[in-house]
Amino acid sequence: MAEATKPKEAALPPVQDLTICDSTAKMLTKARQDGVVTAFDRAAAMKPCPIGADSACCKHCFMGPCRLNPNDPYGKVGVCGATADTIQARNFGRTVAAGTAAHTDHGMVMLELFRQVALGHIPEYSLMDTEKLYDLAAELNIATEGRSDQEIALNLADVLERTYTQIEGEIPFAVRVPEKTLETWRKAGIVPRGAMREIMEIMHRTTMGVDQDHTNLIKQISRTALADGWGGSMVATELSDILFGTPKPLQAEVNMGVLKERQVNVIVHGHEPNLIDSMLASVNDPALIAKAKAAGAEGINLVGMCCSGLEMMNRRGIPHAGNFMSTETVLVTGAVDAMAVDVQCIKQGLAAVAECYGTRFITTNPRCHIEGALHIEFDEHDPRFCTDLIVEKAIERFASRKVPVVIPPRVDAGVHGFSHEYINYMLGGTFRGSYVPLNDNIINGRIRGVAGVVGCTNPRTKQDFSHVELTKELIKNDVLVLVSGCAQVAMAKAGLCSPDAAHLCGPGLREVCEAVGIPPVLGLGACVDNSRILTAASEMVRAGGLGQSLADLPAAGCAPEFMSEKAIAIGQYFVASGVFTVFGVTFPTMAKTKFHELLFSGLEEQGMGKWGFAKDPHEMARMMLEHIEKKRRALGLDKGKERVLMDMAERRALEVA
Ligand code: NFS
Ligand code: SF4
Repeated sequence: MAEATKPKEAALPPVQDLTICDSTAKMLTKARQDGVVTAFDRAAAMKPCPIGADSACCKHCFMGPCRLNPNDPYGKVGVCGATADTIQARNFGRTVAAGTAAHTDHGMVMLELFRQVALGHIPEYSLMDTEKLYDLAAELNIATEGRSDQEIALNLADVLERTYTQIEGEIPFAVRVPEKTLETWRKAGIVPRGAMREIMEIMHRTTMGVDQDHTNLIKQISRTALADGWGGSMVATELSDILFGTPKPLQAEVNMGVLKERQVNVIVHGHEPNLIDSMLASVNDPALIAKAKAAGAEGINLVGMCCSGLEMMNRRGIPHAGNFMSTETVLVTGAVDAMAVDVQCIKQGLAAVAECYGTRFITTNPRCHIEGALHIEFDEHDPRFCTDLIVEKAIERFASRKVPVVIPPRVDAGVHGFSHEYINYMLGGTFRGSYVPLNDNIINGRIRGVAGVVGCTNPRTKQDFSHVELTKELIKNDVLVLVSGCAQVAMAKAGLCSPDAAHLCGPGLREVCEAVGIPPVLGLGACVDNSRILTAASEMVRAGGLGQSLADLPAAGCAPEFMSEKAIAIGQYFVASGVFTVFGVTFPTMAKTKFHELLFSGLEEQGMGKWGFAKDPHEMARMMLEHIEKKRRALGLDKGKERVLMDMAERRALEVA
């Protein structure tokens, strides 16, 4: 390892300050002993630039880069005259554009895969959930009478393609948005037309000398973000469900103990669900298993990480080894024979760590090559070529393992794989699937409201700590929590995704969880599956009794440990949709500026949601609970908690049929 990048031992923060995940802590300690550097230690050596952190600089042209003083934002302007508000808004807009591009490009890959499968060009894949195909067709006004599944699917693909390519009009899933919310968007002129157009326009408007009014820029920023949430991400989720099955609750194991010392361990890390089934076929192929056994292994063990891992866990029950800040440390176990990655959140640092432990580090997507990694491209038309070869490389590494294997034994069991469809079913029953029982429980106060806790982990804050503290506080106060992305893995490791966690809830939520047999924290899947939260929230509005728009719901969102541009895009689409959304770690604006005020209160006055920021998870919880109670009061639900316990008839009404 290059000495220049190696932080001084003495400067390294104690491991217990960096994570509450004990497996990650153990492996970080071992990494330091082995002389291996991870993002935890690089973060300690890399002081964040205070000007950039507050978005007080601009490098959109070569008269600059220009720097302002974050403590005196209006003391200076850029060479072109750009003010602090313009500079911040432009930077924020480009962050949203990048995040939206990531989700929508992923969604577009799913769309193309869906079309190829519908055309029958990929015999390895099929349309698994045709019920959902019909539901979507009905929602989007696609005729089904007398047509084959293939015809309907191809028609659906053409309609959903407009999410990306449409030049004028409203994206297809605008039909899902509650009317009053849509009205707010129309009034503000922010209904997305097509993702490509929105991303192009925000990039244009944020270039030197174009849009220099932050109140106008925010409109295109929101429109771009909405093209992610109600566009690219939603298409990705819905089509992945048809292709690979809509998740249903299943038992699954999380944490590094899912690695098996005497087996060939293959980790899939990244975001796209397209190689999962092929990977499953490869690890179950008798010829490859025989090969693994000939190499001295007991079998082949497939494990996931980050969002790919969540796609596999929520749909197939494949074990999950950890979230974003554990991807390097998991390699320190020495047990990982191959790590196959596709796109997004794949640290370049993995290549060096993999090399230290002999792990075969394999990139599979044409969009993401990494220096030092072996590239085996995944071709959807011949999926087994890539996944078989990954397994072969893993077997090869198993046969030549040179480092000792140390696997932290901890495994946390939980129930994962919730979807909007299942929430509907579990509370409403098979024949009367509905959100009415959920709304009723919110109205009667057993459940105070709903929170989405989502997003990354970040080495600038103790891994998993805020996720877990915040969520415990929310469920203790009878707030039902929906989770996705790396947050879901943090909760799972803390036992919060298990029905046993009901004992941590307030009495009302506990009663509902026990009656239905669900955990108080419902894992929805990858970050693109945050669109499931939008869909569920829209259903809640439609079920009645909780107001007319998404902004009326007693609901709040939070990404307490975010690090990705994608998280900002998600935050902005939640805010524009009407949700109070709190972020932790850091926020890319200068406090006490007009742009900051617009995000943190101005948008709410326009009928949308607003941003919040706090570093302490208890403060985040306080802000979210206060907001939920404010919304309850506005809905006239402030009569306090109903203390009557449910009688048997009511209990039965809650039970899953
Ligand atoms: Ni979401 Fe998934 Fe994790 Fe953050 Fe990255 S893996 S898409 S961006 S780090 S939650
Ligand atoms: Fe400086 Fe203006 Fe150029 Fe930005 S656009 S770098 S503020 S001169």
